[in-house]
Amino acid sequence: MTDETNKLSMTRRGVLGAAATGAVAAGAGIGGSSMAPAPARAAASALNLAPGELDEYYGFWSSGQTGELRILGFPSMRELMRVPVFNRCSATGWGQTNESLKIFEDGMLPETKAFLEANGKRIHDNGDLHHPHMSFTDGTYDGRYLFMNDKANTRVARIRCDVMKTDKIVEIPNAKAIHGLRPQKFPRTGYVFANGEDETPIVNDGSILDEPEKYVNFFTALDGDTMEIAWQVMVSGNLDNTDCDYQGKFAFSTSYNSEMGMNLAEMTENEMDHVVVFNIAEIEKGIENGDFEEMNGVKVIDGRKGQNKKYTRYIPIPNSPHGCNTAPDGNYVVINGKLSPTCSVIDVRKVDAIFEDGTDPRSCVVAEPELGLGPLHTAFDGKGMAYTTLFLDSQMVKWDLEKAVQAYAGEDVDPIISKVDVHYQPGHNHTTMGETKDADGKWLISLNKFSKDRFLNVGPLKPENEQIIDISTDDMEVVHDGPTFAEPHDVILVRRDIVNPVDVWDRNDPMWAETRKQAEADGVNIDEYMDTVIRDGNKVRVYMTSQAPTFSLESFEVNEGDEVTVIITNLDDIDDLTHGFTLNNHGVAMELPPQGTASVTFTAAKPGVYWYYCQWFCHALHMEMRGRMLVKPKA
Ligand code: CUK
Ligand code: CUA
Repeated sequence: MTDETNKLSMTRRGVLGAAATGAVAAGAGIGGSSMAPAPARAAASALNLAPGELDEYYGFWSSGQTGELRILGFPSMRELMRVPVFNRCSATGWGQTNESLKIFEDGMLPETKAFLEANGKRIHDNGDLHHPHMSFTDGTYDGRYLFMNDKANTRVARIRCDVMKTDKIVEIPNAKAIHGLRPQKFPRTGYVFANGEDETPIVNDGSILDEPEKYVNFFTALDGDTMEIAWQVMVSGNLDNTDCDYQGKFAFSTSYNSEMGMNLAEMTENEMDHVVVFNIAEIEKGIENGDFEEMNGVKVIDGRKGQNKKYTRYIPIPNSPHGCNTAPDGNYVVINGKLSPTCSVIDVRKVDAIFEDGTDPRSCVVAEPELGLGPLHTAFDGKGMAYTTLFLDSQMVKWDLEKAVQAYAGEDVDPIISKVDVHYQPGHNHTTMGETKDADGKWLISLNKFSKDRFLNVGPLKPENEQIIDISTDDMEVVHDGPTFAEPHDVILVRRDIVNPVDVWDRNDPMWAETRKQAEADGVNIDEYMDTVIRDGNKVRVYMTSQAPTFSLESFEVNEGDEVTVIITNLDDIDDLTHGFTLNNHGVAMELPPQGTASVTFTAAKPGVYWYYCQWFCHALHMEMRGRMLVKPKA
């Protein structure tokens, strides 16, 4: 055996053996040279949790065009929950219940509402969710919210971490295709920064196609507390990814297509594209002093290339940069080259200077190591090391930030520490707590776009492959393969003590505030047992409660053509006692969580008897938890 195959087979043995027997961990039974290296053994037992053991980290995963957020336990990679966001969810009724529709519709632009109506729909129920990020206080995660983008329909959403449900979905005016997204790290979130990726004509009224000089892009700052749009900055070039500093002064966005080209040849023509630096204090001043234009209700600052104000600076960066990652030390921002084999390192301490007149914007670039082909994203261990995905090389490269700076200054040092193969074509990567000042350097994960031969073949559409890499020692070692469905781009790994969701809803939760108002007008108290049917012209409101294993109404009657709203409070207040309401042959289903209220509205158009049932296994008599709706034909 070569050293390499020896190591591989030992790793496998370690992974299989450690948790079950403890023998490997103790080093017993395996002789000298064939012994698995210690880190692999430690890694193996951490990955294979015993039944009932809990993970050390929450992983919050994007799902790309699936439109949801996924929660995994890390490092075991056990999927714990899927939180519907931009998608329609069959299990929970997300996108169908009145409570969720209100969240979609409250943040919708009027023209979208009109478009949907013209197409017989109420919501866009698809999304392209790339970047989930948690709210910060003082440079680290605070467990309040998760924010995420929708590239498909230009939206930003927020999830409340107390109940792990989406509570805001905001469509961004002016911009198109929100891509990069980051919360402000310091002093707190604060702003949520969102990049518009696709440029459009400033006045986008259908009269302009081929006048590139009239196209612009928008950088948006939302208020993370209210989810209102604070301001926008008009920029040149397509904004890709974004990050901000740990000082609360600047945000940085990579930008490809500085050419503002409309096709591939035009878009990749320039040798240099740029990073746009946003000066937050100057932008706030500009807004205060009225130096903005109001566009579709948003205060927009002109930060295009060539305007000579102090809102933005354009740092030239080699061709088409992609990932933008601030190191936990607060000093460096790494810009990933994509078409260039380099990463460009910006020293945050030198950024103030480039806002002075006459300073070369490149003067804050302090390193540009050549790392390999297709660098896309970089993660950090908090100990001075950076880990960059190489898409074309199918590798992860570990490099030393300070050595890269020294090499750029002319010293004879090699910043590259090691490389490891991943399978295959990695996009994002992430380290535990790595996007905070509390980066702990324990684990690295590589989110690979292709899996090819790594798993059982499931047809032409293959899963992606997410690999865990042990970085507890100098070597990098791939210790786990994890297949996944379309198409997680990004993940954050959050220490579990930071995330503290409740077990049972608070009856006063704002989620059903509107429903409560309607019930009060109907003289119904939704906090107590209810079995009331209210007729209001051709509108019928059916109030009932669920308590294992019954619904309070065994049946109710409506007329053909009635607009029926079913409102249900789950009176059970025990952990994990979720019920559901599914109405046969009506496409209606919703989750009824402990102490929660949910409602759904439909038109009764099919005379006959229809059973409704609880679709969440709740009790030994779960199958018996059902009732009937009678739809009487029109007289
Ligand atoms: S982007 Cu997907 S691999 Cu949308 Cu974060 Cu880089
Ligand atoms: Cu209630 Cu199943």
